[in-house]
Order: sequence, then C-alpha cells, then structure tokens
Amino acid sequence: MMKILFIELPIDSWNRFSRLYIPNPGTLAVGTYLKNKGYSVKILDTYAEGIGWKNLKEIIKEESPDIVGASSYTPDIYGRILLARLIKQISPSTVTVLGGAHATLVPEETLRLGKAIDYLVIGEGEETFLELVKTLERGGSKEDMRSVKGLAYLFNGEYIKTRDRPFINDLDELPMPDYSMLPMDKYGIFYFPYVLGQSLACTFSRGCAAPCVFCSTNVVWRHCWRGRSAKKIVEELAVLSREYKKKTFLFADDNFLYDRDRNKEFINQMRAEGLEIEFRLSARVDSLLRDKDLLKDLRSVGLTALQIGVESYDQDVIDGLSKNYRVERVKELASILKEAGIPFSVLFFIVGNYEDSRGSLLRIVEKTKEYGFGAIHISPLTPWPGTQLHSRMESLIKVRDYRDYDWKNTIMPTKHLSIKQINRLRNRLFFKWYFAPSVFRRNLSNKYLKRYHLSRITSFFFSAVRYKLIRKLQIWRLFWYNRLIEKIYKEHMSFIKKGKGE
Ligand code: B12
Repeated sequence: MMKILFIELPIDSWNRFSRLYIPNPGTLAVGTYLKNKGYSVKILDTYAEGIGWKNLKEIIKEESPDIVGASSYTPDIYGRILLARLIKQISPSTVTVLGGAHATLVPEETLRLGKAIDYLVIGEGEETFLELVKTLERGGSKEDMRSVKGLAYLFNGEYIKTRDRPFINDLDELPMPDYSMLPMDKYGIFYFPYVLGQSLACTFSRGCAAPCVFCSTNVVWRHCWRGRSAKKIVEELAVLSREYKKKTFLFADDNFLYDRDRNKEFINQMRAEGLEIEFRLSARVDSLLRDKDLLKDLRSVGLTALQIGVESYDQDVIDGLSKNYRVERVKELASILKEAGIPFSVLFFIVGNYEDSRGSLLRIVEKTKEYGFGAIHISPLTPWPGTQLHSRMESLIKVRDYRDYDWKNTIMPTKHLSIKQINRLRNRLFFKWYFAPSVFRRNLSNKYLKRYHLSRITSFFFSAVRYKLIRKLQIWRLFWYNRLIEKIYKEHMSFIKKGKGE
C-alpha cells in the first residue's frame, strides 16, 4: 500500500506576528478522498504546527512517503518548488505531485522551472490523483500516464498535458472532509494581539460563473459553479461545531450565495439543526440584491459579516474588468444590508486598474463613508499568470518575482500612475479610512467591527515592519531556505529571458 503525505509549506518566523492558521481545503478534500479509498494518507500542516524547514527534512526522512502532494498558489510557488527539490534530495524515489491554482494556471512553466516535480494535477484533484496513484501502484510509467485525464508532466523533456478531466457532477458524492487528519486545535484566525476566536475556513462550492477577467477561479474551474447541498453543508458545520467546538467560520467559497434555492434551503436546514455558529462569506453585489429578502434570515442563522467585491466606483473600470454590475447599485445595497441587520461588511477594492487616476482612487473612501459601510480592503490589481488579464497586460507588468504577487505589492503601473504612486495611494487610502475619527469612533462601538478594525491596523503595521526587516535589511538572507528560494527566483528570471515562459 502506497504511503501518501500532503505537506503545507512552513512559513518563516517573521510572519508569526500576524498569521492565518487556516487549513487548506483543497488538500484536505483530496486527502480525504484517497483515505476513504483505503490509502494510508497523512497531512502535515507544518504551517499550523510551527514546523520549520529543518524539521520538515527530518520528518520526510522518517516518514519516507511514496508520494508527496502539495497545493500551489502563485506567490508561494518558489517555496513549493523548493519543497519538491528537498524531497528529491532526501528520497529520490518519492513521487512529487503539485495541484492547486498556480499549477493549473501555468503548468508548463511550473514543470520546467520546478525540475523536481513529477506530476501536476490540473483542476479538480480527487479523481485524477486517485488514478495517478493507482497507475503508480501498478508500476505504470510516464507513457501509461498519457491516458490519465487531468495530468501534466515532462517526459524526456517533452511537455505532456493529458485531456481535461470532466468535473464531478454532484459534489455531494464526495465524502465530508475528514478533519481528524488535521491538527484541529491549531486553527483559528489570529491577529496579534486581537484574538478573533477559533475560526475555520471551509468551502462548500467550487468555481464561479461570473466572467471577471482579474480572477483565476474561472480558469481553474472553467466558468462553472457547483455546490454541495444545503443538507451536506449543515452536516459538516454540525460536526465542526459539536465535535471540534468551532463556532466561527469563514466560508471561503468564491460565490457561496450563487444559488438562490440552495440559500433558502441552507436557512431551513440551519434552523432545523439549531446550530449556534457565526460565519462570514464573500458575495457579489448582484447576488445580494437578488436575495435581499433572505438576508435577515441569513443573519438569524449566523451571518455576521460580508466581504463584497465592489472593486471600483468607476463604471468604466468595472466594465473593463468584466465584473458585470452597475456601481450605483452599491448605494442601494448599503441600505438593504442595514435593514437586514448584517453587523458589518468589508468592501473589497482593486487599485491600479489601467484607467485609475488619483481622483478615482480617492473616491473610494469618500463614497464608502457616504454609504455607511464598515470597512474597506484594498488590493493592487494582480494579473495572475495564465489568465486573460495577464495576456492583456503582459507588456505593462514590471514585477516578475512571484513572491510579490500577494495582493500587497503592486506589479504594474497604470496609464496615469507609477507603481510607487499606486503603493503610496493604497497606503493613503488605508490611513484615510482606518484613522478617520468618524469611522474609528463608529467602528469601535460595534462589537464585530471593533475587532476587525483593530486587527487591520495591527496587521498593517506588522506587515510594514516585516517588509522593512525582511526586504530592506535583507534579513531573509540569514536563512538557508530563503537563499534557496532566491535561487529559484533567479532561475525563473533567466527562464523568462530565454523566453521559455508560457
Ligand atoms: C482558502 C483560501 C486561502 C487560505 C489558504 C489556506 C491554506 N492553508 O492554504 C488563505 C486565507 C490562507 C489564503 C491565502 C492566500 N490566498 Co487564497 N484562497 C483560498 C480560496 C478562497 C479557497 C481555496 C480552496 O480551498 N478552494 C476549495 C478547494 C476544493 O479547491 P482547490 O484549493 O482549488 O483544490 C482543488 C484543486 O485545485 C486540487 N488541488 C489543490 N491542491 C492540491 C494538491 C494536490 C497534491 C492535488 C493532487 C490536488 C490539489 O484538488 C482540489 C480538490 O478538487 C481560494 C479561492 C478558490 N476558490 O479556490 C483562494 C486563492 C487560492 N487564494 C489566492 C491568493 C492570491 C491568496 C493570497 C496570496 C492572498 C494574500 N495576499 O494573502 C494568500 C497566499 C497564501 C500563500 N500560501 O502564499 C488566489 C490564488 C491565485 C493564484 N494564481 O495562485 C485564489 C485562487 C483566490 C483568487 N480567486 O484569486 N487563501
């Protein structure tokens, strides 16, 4: 029987002031699936357990897994590559497999840069990974893998991407995530020094049908939305609440509220189960307006906060992003949410859109204040490699270091603003909002908003300090793994120069 180990990346000690201890729902889903098929599966969440790179090497030696699997996001891809290389050094026969967003978005680049990655699982992971493992068990070669749908790999230097795997039709067929595989007592959202309580991220749907060009979800999940039934959602929440004593949740779905019927059924099921939990979720303006009559009920079953993708108050920008909604509706939404008694909403904005100017960005704070929303979140436009927007903006992108594709650093200028100006404006907007006496006073008198407001300020300062310490003073160089990650970055740059990128 093959031994399978999923590994989460360790983060270095400089990140400890403001950490998100959140399990990775993707590897948990794949791990559970394989475990239920009878395989020996472990998930090593080094991130949550505070295990560093050095100890990780020891653990890999001890465990000597046949297969190691890991997820991938663009900003952590160099770290994932380092992980694969270390595994190959320690145990050359271990098969290394990456899945997740980045692997799916730019598979050829990932494989050629990675060198030590044997297989990429493209898109939905459960069935592909199972078939890969079964083929390996039979002693199958890379030639045999050609018939396994949803894989990408290099074979004698040739890049092979097998046919797309159709999605699982009914997500209810998948087992409930097996939380006993995770160090459950370690998870909670922790912003030093404001503990937000034991909180957990879960997902109950996959994909989003909206056409937004800046998002990578529609590439990974091919513009298709599928959800677990309300009954299954509530079953999972009941286990988490009763067995694991988790009471606050982040529904990390891209579009939890997509299906109105499911929303109604979710409310009914929550009432029937009588769960006393709190949750926040991300929503589109159009879904909220469509379901305005359900918001009070959602509140009554635990909805405490909404994260709403407004992106900009400039209709041209919204149209350019194919976001498909009218900005004037945000005002209408404000009164609807107030009426429904939703404790607070965070409006998400993107700065650094091609048409953005100083004036249009400063309007973010003015209008949000005028509408009376609780909080704002501002990220620079980050065209993810492998998306439409990336191909469109290719010539403008100045920053190629994937570690900076983290929604904190700006990677391209706009028609009117330089990268430096965008970063400054972003900071300015943050201060104009979070230190505005009227906002500060109001937010401090709201139980939920108070914690959010203070945690944003704290994490903002810690990130700034961390950034200075790590980047400016080059403290990261003290750590051997960072030096190796830097080497991978340099390989990436020479890779781009040679024009081998996708
Ligand atoms: C939960 C979540 C997080 C959690 C992650 C928890 C963790 N421990 O890793 C937190 C909050 C920490 C987080 C942080 C960030 N995130 Co995030 N996050 C998500 C979110 C909302 C849900 C992911 C999820 O679980 N989906 C549900 C599962 C079922 O899908 P999945 O992960 O894709 O997994 C399936 C397949 O991809 C595949 N698969 C995945 N991994 C593996 C591994 C193996 C071995 C195999 C075989 C298969 C496989 O099989 C799974 C089941 O079918 C997604 C949006 C989304 N909908 O995907 C963004 C998303 C992944 N995040 C994103 C980003 C940008 C970030 C941040 C940079 C944000 C920031 N500035 O902090 C950081 C980066 C973190 C880092 N490691 O560097 C982007 C990534 C874009 C990209 N090109 O990489 C996404 C896609 C959001 C978006 N729409 O743009 N995130």
